[in-house]
Amino acid sequence: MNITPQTTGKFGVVVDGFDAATASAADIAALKHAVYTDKIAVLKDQDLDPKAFLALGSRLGTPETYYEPIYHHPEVKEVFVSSNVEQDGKQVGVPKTGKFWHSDYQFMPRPFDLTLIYPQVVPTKNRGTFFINLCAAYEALSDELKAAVQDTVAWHSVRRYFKIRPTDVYRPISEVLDEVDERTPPVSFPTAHRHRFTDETVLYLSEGFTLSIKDSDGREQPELLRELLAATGQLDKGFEHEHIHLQTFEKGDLLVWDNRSLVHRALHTATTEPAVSYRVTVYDDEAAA
Ligand code: 7UC
Ligand code: FE
Repeated sequence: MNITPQTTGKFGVVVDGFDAATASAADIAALKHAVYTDKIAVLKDQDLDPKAFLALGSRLGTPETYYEPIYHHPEVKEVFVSSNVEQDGKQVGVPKTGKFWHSDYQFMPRPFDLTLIYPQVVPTKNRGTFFINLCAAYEALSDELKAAVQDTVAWHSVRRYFKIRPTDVYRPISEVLDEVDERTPPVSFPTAHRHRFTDETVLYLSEGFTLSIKDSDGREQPELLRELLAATGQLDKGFEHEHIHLQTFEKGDLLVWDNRSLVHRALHTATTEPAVSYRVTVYDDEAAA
């Protein structure tokens, strides 16, 4: 196994010669260490079926099954399927997922530690995912903004991006929204907080999921939220902000990223080319960083 810095984009490492079936405990620890320090690892030349993909996730932590069953792989429910390709005339998984800045499960009491994405059908054009490192973004804030986020909390919800399910057709939108708020009530975390496994400070907010920032008196600070989203690069419609990293991939690549340090967003594609990817998300209770 050989870990080298990525030569395209702004951060991340490439891992050659990683064999999920025979990886030693030391290989797994080295991989996790690289993910926490460099934020994204691209495992090259992987050939895994859904079960083997899940097994790899289990080596990195405890896999968590997505709460909405419409995303589940029909055979392996822990595998989340993003797909715009029908299989035998049937939709499998959900199309157009994650086309907004977010961190996975940021709207839940416990966001995932690691996300593994394994593209299955790779589009020929416009492939890739945008990422922003929220630890680097915190460090780059002005002293004024760093002081302003102290003692604030950020509130997050899925309500703007909850996907209407086939069973929701003809339901009143208010009823669906009430259900979303009841099942997944907004959650809050200190806006800037210590990373669980590194010495970094994470500016944990996203354009897609963050509803508001509140100061220590419980007052909403919409202008502060807007300024922070702008400073991190999440309001840049052209995706040219200095914090934005474009992660490209090819068939056989398997991406592992530090979900608690990053926001990401699926690349906008004007034309809908076939695209399918599998995802496994895990909780990591042993640091190895
Ligand atoms: O369909 C989607 O964009 C899924 C999104 C609402 N949640 C992904 C996650 O893991 O938080
Ligand atoms: Fe995502």
